[in-house]
Amino acid sequence: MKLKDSQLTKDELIQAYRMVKEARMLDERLWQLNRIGKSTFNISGQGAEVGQVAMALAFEHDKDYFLPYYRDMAAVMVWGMSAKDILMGSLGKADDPSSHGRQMPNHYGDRAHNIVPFSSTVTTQYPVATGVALAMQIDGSKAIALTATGEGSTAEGDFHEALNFAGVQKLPMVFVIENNGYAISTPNAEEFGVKDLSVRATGYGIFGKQVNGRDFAETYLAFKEAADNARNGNGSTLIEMLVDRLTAHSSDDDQRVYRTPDDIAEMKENDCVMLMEKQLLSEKVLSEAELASIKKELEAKINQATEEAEEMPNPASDQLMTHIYEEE
Ligand SMILES: Cc1ncc(C[n+]2csc(CCOP(=O)(O)OP(=O)(O)O)c2C)c(N)n1
Ligand SMILES: [Mg+2]
Repeated sequence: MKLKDSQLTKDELIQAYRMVKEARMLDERLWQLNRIGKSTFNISGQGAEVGQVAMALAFEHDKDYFLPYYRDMAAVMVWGMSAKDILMGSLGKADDPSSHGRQMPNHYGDRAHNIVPFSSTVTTQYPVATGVALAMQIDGSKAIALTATGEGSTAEGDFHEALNFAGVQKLPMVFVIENNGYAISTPNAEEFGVKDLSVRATGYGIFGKQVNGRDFAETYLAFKEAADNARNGNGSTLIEMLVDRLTAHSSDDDQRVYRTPDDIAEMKENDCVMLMEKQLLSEKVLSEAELASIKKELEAKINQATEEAEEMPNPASDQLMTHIYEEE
């Protein structure tokens, strides 16, 4: 689809692109910080930024709740987290909004922005999200919950229990599966027996749809419809969003060991950020010069955020037991 088919204005499309590009460039910075030994770990959303920004833009961030998973950096930034927030998490700083430096990097959470912290145990966010949605349904607040996981993680019992509960209670929520083709080194063919994971929705009495996460407008419109349905009391939707994983699973593996050079090269030729830039040019939303100036501006922004985050204090040793459990 064309970007303009999203029905967003030119300014909104430019804003969406800036978020996509910032997430890509920030992730590149996180890899650098890991490789020079300043951060312990990184797990990337590179290849999913366009889908994640399109998804997150379909929600009301001051009202709706987001229960993300570790690759959702672009989406949590749309929801309200800043580059400095993300960097403080990766550097384990005391003011890291996700966990005050207690969690691994990329385990996003932010009370101020309705982002519920993520646990490393994959898919536990799905049943937690049903609880959040149930609370909002009881409140009659018209707010909705969005939660995300990877496709390999849908084999967990938590996935099925959450979808069943959402169907029974007609919960105001949207579930997303970010299908990037792999669960670490295990390819889709060894993960599940269906072609389209969104068909599982039917078995739980909720809506289901598969979208191409490299297509901004298609993804945005699908999430808008799902969010509208949830907000209007029509229940939940499961969206399978097809994305890429341009990097290794994390900073601790090398995907060249389990993927062919052709597979990696083909994926890079279809890099979603590059495709969006081509669309912005062909639809005359931005010129080459404007793209270059946005990149320059974001470089300066990320450099500044990095400097500021590095200067922030580490957690104090006498605070070891705080920010772990709810405190009075
Ligand atoms: C319950 C559980 N089992 C195993 C792991 C180890 N683990 C972390 S990520 C991951 C792969 C998940 O793959 P997928 O769901 O496709 O998400 P992706 O990383 O590809 O985005 C595994 C097995 C875990 N964190 N939790
Ligand atoms: Mg995967």
